[in-house]
Amino acid sequence: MERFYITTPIFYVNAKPHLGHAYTTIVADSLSRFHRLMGEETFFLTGTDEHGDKIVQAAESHGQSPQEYVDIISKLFRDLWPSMNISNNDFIRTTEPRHIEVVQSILQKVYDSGDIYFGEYGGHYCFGCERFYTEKELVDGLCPDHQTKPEYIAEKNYFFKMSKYKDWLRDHINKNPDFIRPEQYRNEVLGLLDSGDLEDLCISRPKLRLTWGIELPFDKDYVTYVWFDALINYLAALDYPNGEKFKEFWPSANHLIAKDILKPHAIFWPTMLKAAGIEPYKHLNVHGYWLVKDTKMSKSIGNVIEPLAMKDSYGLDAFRYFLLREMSFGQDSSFSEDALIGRLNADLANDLGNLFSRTLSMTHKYFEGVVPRPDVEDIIDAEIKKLGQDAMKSFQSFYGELKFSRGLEGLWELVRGLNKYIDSTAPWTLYKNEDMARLSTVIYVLLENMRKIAVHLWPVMPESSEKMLEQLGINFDPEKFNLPKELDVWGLLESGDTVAKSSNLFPRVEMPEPKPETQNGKNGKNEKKSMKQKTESGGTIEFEDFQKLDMRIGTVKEVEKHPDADRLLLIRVDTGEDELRQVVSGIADHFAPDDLIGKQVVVVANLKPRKLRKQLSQGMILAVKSGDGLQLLTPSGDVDSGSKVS
Ligand code: ME8
Repeated sequence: MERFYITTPIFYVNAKPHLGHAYTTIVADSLSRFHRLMGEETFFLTGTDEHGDKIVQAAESHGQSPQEYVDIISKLFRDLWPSMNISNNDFIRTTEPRHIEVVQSILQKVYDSGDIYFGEYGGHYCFGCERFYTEKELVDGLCPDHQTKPEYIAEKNYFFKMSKYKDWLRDHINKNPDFIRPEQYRNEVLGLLDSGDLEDLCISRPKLRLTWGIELPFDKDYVTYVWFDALINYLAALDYPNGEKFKEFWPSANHLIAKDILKPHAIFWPTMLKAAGIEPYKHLNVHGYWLVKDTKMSKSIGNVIEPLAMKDSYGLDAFRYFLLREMSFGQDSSFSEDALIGRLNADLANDLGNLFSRTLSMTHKYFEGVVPRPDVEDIIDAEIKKLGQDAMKSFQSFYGELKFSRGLEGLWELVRGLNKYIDSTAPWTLYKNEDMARLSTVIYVLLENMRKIAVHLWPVMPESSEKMLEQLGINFDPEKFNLPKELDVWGLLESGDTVAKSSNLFPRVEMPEPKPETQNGKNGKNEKKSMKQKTESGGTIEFEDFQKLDMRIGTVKEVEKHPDADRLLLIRVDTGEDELRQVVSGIADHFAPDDLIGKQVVVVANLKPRKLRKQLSQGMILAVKSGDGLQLLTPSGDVDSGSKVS
């Protein structure tokens, strides 16, 4: 049986989990589920990295001992993952005895073979990065990452003879083109190897300076340096050297990381493995960074995206779908709630959700909820089956190559194709014409394809996939479904089974009104929670409440795009006052500025003026949603600007 071992980085416990940690872990989860469905045995590892200066400093700033502190933060990670439907098989902590033992045994092995030596080292040490910088690497004398002045430290330490393995590593990368992927990172690593001598790696810290680490087995005055400790977690969790898991899973090891820790994983780690006499991992899979408005997430900027808040606002599966669909693996991507809502509404509510709810309700209307037996076939059925096969093939091959976005794009060809199939076959007309033989086939083709889509979506949106299958009367068991087989089998859905009456897995979400900016230009904290799923009804209001509204007819005179926000227009309307009134309105997706000039609209004139992205908005223009579009409320004939609406 093929096996698949997937790991995330073990995350530092100096901060709470954020979008970036969630992304890597969701990708790993998705891959693990995908490979399970491809018929492989999988092992999925995540965990926390708990030693080093950074952790000691974070603990101190919280008035806690390092152990107390790491216990708390590690638990935050451990508890987060089940709530994100993460199916990891193990969670490793670098403070666990099983990890410490393996680190010490590998250190001893490499020391005994002569690849670790004692020497003096002087360098510019950045505490933030926990590493020494050479003069050349500093920017104006400062750490390039933290913009702080590093401390010059000269001390005796242990070094790993990494330089010895440079040629072997270059050779290995050249012989195994997908050892590091995507290609841009492979090239980056080859560039690093070619750009100069590969220095030896300082792997220790004197206990005088740092005690919170793993003691060197050959010198009790020293602890290991962060990478020689952390990377070994990938072996420790498999019970290296004698564990069954190590034998079974190590040959299929796939590490998943972001570009920030490329060098330790692409250079330090394979050379460490080589020195310890262990085969290199199979693939290093490197993704880009999630940015927020093209800026790095940072606590001090206040733009850190919290995964749980996203889950609460939009639902876990919509969040997972968005992350996998939006980021092109390897590239950086910008996160925004607007983009998430856009995808949720278009791909999930509209395309997928509609397909399910339309088909289920037709099955009830025409066949009392029972899966019909297919009967008369038409050429269009063969066409849609072919489209389905191509879509699934494309999904499976792209997904396996970590091209999640393209895989999903491929699968959506089928989702959209099926919606078109409904429109072309017009089941309502077949029903009206009492053509039940043809209608049976059409509904069956739809339901069986929906089953296939739901199975393929399990790695992406496990909960929704299981619900979709349940709606089709199927109990999902990942061991019983197999993606490659889905390409050939047709007709697994049993005629005579009953399907659910309706499906509303992905309710549409309203685009939030842009929030007024606070003085420092950031939205307030609670505003993240402002998104609510659409509710159908509200309570009643008193007539006096209604009277409080000052609604008037305005005639649009000038319109321009908001300089800083694509979705907003600056609309200047004549509301019968001395000056034009500017309203900032989020309708740019639906109307070009020129289309609006001369239109009469309803303006809520006594809304408290506020600034939207630095532009004054004096009121609101009323509009109504219609399908995917938007219509403006307008009087049925010309009226004077400023006329009151009552
Ligand atoms: O580096 N976008 O831990 P860490 C995407 N302990 N992914 C992001 C991200 C972003 N903006 N920010 C963080 C460490 N990540 C070491 C690892 S492994 C042996 C030791 C994710 O807590 C991404 O996976 O700083 C990145 O590689 C990782 O978090 C860094 O996590």
